[in-house]
Amino acid sequence: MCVATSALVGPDRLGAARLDRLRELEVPVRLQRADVFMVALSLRRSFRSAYGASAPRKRVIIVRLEDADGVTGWGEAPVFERPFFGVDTAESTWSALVDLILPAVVGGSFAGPAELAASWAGFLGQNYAKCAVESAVWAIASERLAVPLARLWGGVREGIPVGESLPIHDTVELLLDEVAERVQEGFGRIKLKIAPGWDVSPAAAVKAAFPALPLSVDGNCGYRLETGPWDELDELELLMIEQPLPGDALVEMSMLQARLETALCLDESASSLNVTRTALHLKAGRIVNIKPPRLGGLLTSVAVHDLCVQSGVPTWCGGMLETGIGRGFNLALASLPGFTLHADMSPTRIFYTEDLVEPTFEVGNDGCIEVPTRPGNGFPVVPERVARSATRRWSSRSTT
Ligand code: OSB
Ligand code: MG
Repeated sequence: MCVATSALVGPDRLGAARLDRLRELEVPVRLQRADVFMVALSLRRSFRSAYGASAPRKRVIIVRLEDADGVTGWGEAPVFERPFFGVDTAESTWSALVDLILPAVVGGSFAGPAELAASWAGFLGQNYAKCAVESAVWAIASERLAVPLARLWGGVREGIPVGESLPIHDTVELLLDEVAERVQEGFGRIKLKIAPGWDVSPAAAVKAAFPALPLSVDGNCGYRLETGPWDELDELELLMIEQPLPGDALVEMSMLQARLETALCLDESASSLNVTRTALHLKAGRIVNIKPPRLGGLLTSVAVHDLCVQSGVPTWCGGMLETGIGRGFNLALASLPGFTLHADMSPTRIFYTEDLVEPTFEVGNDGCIEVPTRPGNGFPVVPERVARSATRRWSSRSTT
């Protein structure tokens, strides 16, 4: 049975050596070509959170890299139109990719992914762009070594216990129907997006209908310390309250954590390795949600994971409505020992009418998603689907 518990995995055998190994990994890559696709995907329904409702079509940016031997790797920037969740947008990420990051690395030779990622390490922000390029290079490295990413990164799990993040619904009844459906499908944890006006009553209703179901809420920075329904939420015995206050409100998060029994989880606040370290030092939360696009790549994500393991802080892999391209990397990352809580890893069929990979992934009877075992991208990317959904395209070939 695949449950979310630290008892499932042994001690962190690699410990401090893991990141050094990854940074020193030698897989020579001569980067010959880069292609970038602005892709618009139809959402099955709009995703509503404290940031508002998403548009019916969601844009994501897909990066394809090719080395001098013709080995290819794909990466994804799960961007948003407006800078609510983070400072980057679809347009700023496009510009970072095609004006800053890619022209500087195409044609270059690198000892491995870490050396390539060092090319843009000095840039502030641009985290979605950095993550997409670093991911694609990791896919090439994995393919060249014929070693799946999970093994390359020191994964210890074959299946990832899956939770679902439920958007704000029109009514509590509709929400309960969807929770029942997901529980039936094997999802082992439910997270409710909350905002003032949609918080205590939906959470209490789900708790009453499914008392044994691990339940959490995600405020997406929508509350203030002085006015949130803290005592009422605290009584619901939630697994965690994710990011109720603004990302940079670390002192306020720490004050809130001090008066709650329930653990606070850092999402928007965990914006870099140093900020996460500061937040943990201030006791601004007791759980960390790790998302490679928010943190600007896999190496930084592993660094944050290692920090959490060393600090005794449980982590889980969050999501940003990625397609199967981004989820493939997240699944491999979530196989590392510190990821002891359910991941936001719902199959793409829940959000999109069509995935960009085939086959894609599903939740097994045991409530887990299998960690991909193929080298390179976790799931085979369908280039025609990327091309068909693309509304804009850039290639290093036409500009160099
Ligand atoms: O706050 O965790 C979040 C989606 C987009 C942006 C931010 C968040 C989310 C989710 C969905 O909660 C998680 C998923 O990808 O399944
Ligand atoms: Mg969140």
